[in-house]
Parts: sequence; C-alpha cells; structure tokens
Amino acid sequence: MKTFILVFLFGFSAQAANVAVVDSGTDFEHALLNASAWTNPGEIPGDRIDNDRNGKVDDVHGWNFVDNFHRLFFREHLSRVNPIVYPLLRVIGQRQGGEELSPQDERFFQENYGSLPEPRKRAVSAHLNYFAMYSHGTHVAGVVLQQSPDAKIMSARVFPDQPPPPYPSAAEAGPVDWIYRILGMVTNGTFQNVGQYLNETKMDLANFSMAISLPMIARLSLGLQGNSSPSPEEIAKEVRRIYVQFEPEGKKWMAAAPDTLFVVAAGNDGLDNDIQPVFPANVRADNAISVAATHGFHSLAKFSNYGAASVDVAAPGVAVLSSVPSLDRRAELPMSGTSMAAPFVTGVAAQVKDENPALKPAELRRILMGTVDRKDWLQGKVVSSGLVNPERAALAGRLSRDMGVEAAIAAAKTRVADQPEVAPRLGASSLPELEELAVQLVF
Ligand SMILES: [Ca+2]
Ligand SMILES: [Ca+2]
Repeated sequence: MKTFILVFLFGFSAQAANVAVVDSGTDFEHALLNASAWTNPGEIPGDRIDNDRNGKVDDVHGWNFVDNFHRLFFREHLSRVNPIVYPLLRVIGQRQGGEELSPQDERFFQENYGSLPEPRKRAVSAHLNYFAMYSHGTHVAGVVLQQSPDAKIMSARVFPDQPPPPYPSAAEAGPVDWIYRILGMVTNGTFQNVGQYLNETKMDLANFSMAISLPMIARLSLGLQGNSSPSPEEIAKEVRRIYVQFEPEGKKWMAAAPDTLFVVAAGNDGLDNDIQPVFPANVRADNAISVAATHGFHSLAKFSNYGAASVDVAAPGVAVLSSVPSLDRRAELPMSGTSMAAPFVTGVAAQVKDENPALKPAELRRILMGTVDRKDWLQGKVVSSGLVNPERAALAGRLSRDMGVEAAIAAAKTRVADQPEVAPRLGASSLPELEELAVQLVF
C-alpha cells in the first residue's frame, strides 16, 4: 500500500513544463498543436466573467496583450491569405536550406514571382511577409513541441495585428507605423504586464522570438537630427545610445517572472551584438538566455547575429519545418531565422525541466550552456562556443536530481556524443530573385 502511494505521488509530480510563446498568437486549431494548449485552471471559457479575478476575462489559453482581449489568433484572416503563399514559401525554404530545385519548382517560381513586373513583385513579397508574421507564433509553438512533445503552450500575443495587404495590388503596410506601435507597447508597460502574467501562470519558460528594430529607430532618430544617410558606425553608435534607454525596461520584464527562463532570439542582421546591441536579446539576467541560428549542425547561419559576450548558445534555424495556419489545419512550411532557433532551445529546456522540475531558471541555463557541442566555428561567436545538444542536456537534467548541476553536466558529457555535423547540400540556383527572397525572408 505504501509503495502504491509513493508511485502514485511520483507519477503525479511528473508534470509537463509550461511554455509561453510570446509572439504573434498561436493557432491552437492546428492539428499539431490542438492537444498542447496550456489551460488556465481557474477560468471558465466563454462566460464573459473573469472567474480567477486576474483582470483578464476568459483568458483560457493565454492573453492578447495588444488588444487586451482573450482572442489569441484570428483564423478568419485566412480567407484573405492567397493560397499561393504555401507553395511559394516552400520553394523559398528549400532554397534557404540549400536544396537544388526541380525544373517544375523553378518554373512555378518564375511564373508566380520571378517574371512579374516590379510593383506586383513588391505586392507578393508584402503578402509573403504578412503571412510569415501571421504564422510566426504558430510556427514557433510547433518548433517547441518538436523538442518537447508534452509541453503545454500558453500564447501571449504581443504583435499588433495587421490586416493582410490585398493580393496582388501594390498597397503595402507601413513598417514604420508598426514599429511605433511596438515601441508604444514597450514604453507603456505592456511587456512588464506580460512578465507579471508569466509569473502568475507559473510559466517555466518564455520564448521571445522577437526583437525591437533599434537600427530602424536609430535611422529615424538620426534623420530627425539632420543625418539622412548615416554610416554603419553612426548607426551602431546611435543604437547603443538607444539600447541603454531600453535595457532597464527589459530587466523589469525578466525580474517580474523570476521563476521563468526567457529564451530570446539573437536577431537576423548578421551582426555582432557585442557592438550593436539587440533588444531584448542583449538584456543580461540570470533567467535569460540568447540564441544564435545555425545551418543544421554545420555552420553559423549567414543571417544570424552573434556575440562572444552577449549571445549564449546556438541552435538550428535554417529551413525549419513547422506548423503554420491553413484552412485544413495541417499545413507545415520551412522558415528560417533566429526566431526558429530560439524555440528549439526553449523545447530542449522544457525537456530538462521535465527531467528535474526542481531546477531554477539559472540552473536550466547553466545546463543548456554546459552541455553544448563545442565548435571551432562558434568560438568567439557565442559565449558557450557551442550548439545546444538535446540528449545531453536532458541527461544532465535527469542526473541533477541526485547530484550537483556541475557534476551532472560533467557526467552527461562523458555519456552523450556530439551530434553529427552533416554538411548541408548547397546546390546552386540560376534565379536571382529567388536568391534575393531567400536572403530577405528570415524571421
Ligand atoms: Ca481571468
Ligand atoms: Ca470566464
């Protein structure tokens, strides 16, 4: 009887990690996600009553912080998405992954993009960008679940919604307006509220696949000061000046949720974050870790930011296949960016937490960094000089139940080999427009 009770208690305590995806909203109707939504135990859905009295009415699977509203994702916008985005993004993703395209795929791309007149090309590109942002939080959640299938996903929506630009007319949504809206949310304390919510809902992890574009703000600011064509050095200097004003705000977010590990994408400018800081990736805290992107396990992605002192680890982020919203609720597409590398690390961290729920965020971070595959090509690029190793990190998590974290890391290192460095296939393409889109469409 005693044994039975112990077994029962042990089984009860082994709980899957709670993971917040702080992003553009997550489509939990997707077949790959619908069993994985975190559910607020204190809230009755749809009764228009704030049952748990946390100031948020019907916050069942998360909260929409942009609109202060329970709806996290607007599936009805799918009717305004042109279905051409699916095959186009598939072809572009294949190119980003270095694949050689079939003649049919090349012809398809030429007919639907390459051979179009300039204004229509811009319109298609705007539509692809819209769809990628619309899908972002759904794709990111899928990547978390690939590494941690039992994780419970909470959606914290922080991206302002933009209606899709009509297809294929040339009307484009203004990125400057969008930046101002995000900026407003940073300065009005929205993200601090996100931090408080992560704390209230006991999130083990929070994935931040986002960056406030300080270079864009720097250009605007220098323009207002009469410098309309600044040099890269002038931009970097202005970015550093602006970053210093943002940093205390970021520290507040992380301090608001001390039991949550914040996993933050390093950014996609191909630049050194030690020289030109990225917000919030550069915010240093015991409960934050920043992530660069690699091409498979082989090389640093060309677009990825890095930083010997400011970016902690690397993980795969090129042509990552994951869930995207679609009418049939089953679509998957490849996407590239540090936005895809961060949730890889978030998912691994969720597995480590499952192995030992007693681990604190700083210990999770230490395990992720201490169990990497060290690479010469990541030396001087990330603090740990390495790529996150899921199996080794999980083993260190398990061992840490019975020994100190450092001893667990050392033991895991002797037992799990590095992941094989398979060289990517780098086929050529004769389509310059495709190459250009493959470089531009990173998230
Ligand atoms: Ca509530
Ligand atoms: Ca309710």
